[in-house]
Amino acid sequence: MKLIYAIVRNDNEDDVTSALSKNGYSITKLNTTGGFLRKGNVTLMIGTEDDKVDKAIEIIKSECGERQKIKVDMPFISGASMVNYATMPTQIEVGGATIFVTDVVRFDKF
Ligand code: 2BA
Repeated sequence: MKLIYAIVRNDNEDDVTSALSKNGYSITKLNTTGGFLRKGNVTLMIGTEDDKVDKAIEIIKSECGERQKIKVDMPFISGASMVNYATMPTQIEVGGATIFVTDVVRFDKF
């Protein structure tokens, strides 16, 4: 058995969870925050059999769409400890999903 962690954008959460549920996957949704942008995102925990992992990733991929490049204004850091309150436009990629697949050592339900 595997546990998939899928970090998706808030905008995509509804579509992804609906599509996964329709296909028989069990999901736990956690409201999370990205460490870099410090904006809300959603982490889905999906426990499933090994042979169903690829299908789950396919569904997530098709619901989350392509990654896009965007510009964000990041705080401009000058010197070792001095934070200037000016910002600097930085290009980053957002969208799609970030997925981790881990082995489950034991799975019980009571
Ligand atoms: P955030 O940490 O808020 O990152 C948002 C986007 O900013 C990232 O998109 C990436 O394009 C960029 N970014 C992140 N860290 C960066 C850095 N140190 N320098 C330059 N650019 C950086 P994604 O890669 O699509 O990640 C979306 C969210 O997925 C992340 O939100 C974070 O919550 C999670 N994530 C991504 N990679 C992860 C990892 N290796 N471990 C844990 N969480 C991860």
